[in-house]
Amino acid sequence: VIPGWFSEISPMWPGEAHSLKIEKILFQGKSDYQDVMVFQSSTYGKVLVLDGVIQLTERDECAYQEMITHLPLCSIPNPTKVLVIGGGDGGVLREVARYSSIEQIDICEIDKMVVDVSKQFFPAVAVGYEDPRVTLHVGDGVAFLKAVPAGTYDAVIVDSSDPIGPAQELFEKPFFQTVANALRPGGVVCTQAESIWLHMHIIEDIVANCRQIFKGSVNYAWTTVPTYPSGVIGFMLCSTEGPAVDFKHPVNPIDANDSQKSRPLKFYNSEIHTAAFCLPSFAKKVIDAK
Ligand code: AAT
Repeated sequence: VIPGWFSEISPMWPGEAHSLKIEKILFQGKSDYQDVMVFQSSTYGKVLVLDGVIQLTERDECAYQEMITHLPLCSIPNPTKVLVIGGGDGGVLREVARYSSIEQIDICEIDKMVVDVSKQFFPAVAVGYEDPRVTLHVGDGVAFLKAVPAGTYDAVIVDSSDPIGPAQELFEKPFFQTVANALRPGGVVCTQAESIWLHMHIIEDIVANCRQIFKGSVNYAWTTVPTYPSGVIGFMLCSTEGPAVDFKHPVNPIDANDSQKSRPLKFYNSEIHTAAFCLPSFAKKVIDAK
């Protein structure tokens, strides 16, 4: 550990730890679920850390939040009801709110402290809460989904932390089953699905489970996020039986959408959407075999 630097140390990426220089620690707290910290870094703006793991930085949050949102929502025509699990910072809400077809945006975040801290320190992220279509439910995403009537949502976005701690069940088969149940026929899910460099074993399990549960399309996509472990992160995209979804060829492009005038997209575009599904050979081999 280097004095004055934050190092991200975890058994989920043994033998390596990305570090950022700390200018100032702005917040440190302990919620019912996790340790919460915010610091000012010298090169990535403010940083939100939960249980020692970076959740977002001001500089690169656009890459993650835009991709986890627009990969699913650009893949279906006229989404109207969307559920976000996790994502308490509000960044995914900000991106979902760009679609004028959407009437209802529900979010279920387990930790109220994440919401409060985001509103205090990350106003450009928490701005997502200002949209009147948003309803916040504070609670466990697993329990929330169990109570959702079948066929409710066009899309579910699972913006979850890593599977150590409160998010563990969000990576397990019964959870994916409840997601499928909550979706309309031809509805889509996009989940945070870790790194091809670090977590092929986790990805393999997720893909195998999803191929059993989702009878439409099942695809893995990925993007770069410099402050996430190994600098990349992936997403599992699946659709339920019903109208076919071709994730690789977006039918609902956002590039020219009105929301672009007030706050242009920083990362996502239709070309990067399609490119995100191209996998390195080592990952393709494992994922295609499942
Ligand atoms: N958008 C920022 C990126 C995140 S945030 C993940 C959120 O999921 C956290 O706010 C956490 O409190 C919430 N969460 C964890 N478990 C649950 C649960 N069971 N139900 C609801 N919300 C939950 C993800 C960063 C990925 C980091 C990659 N290393």
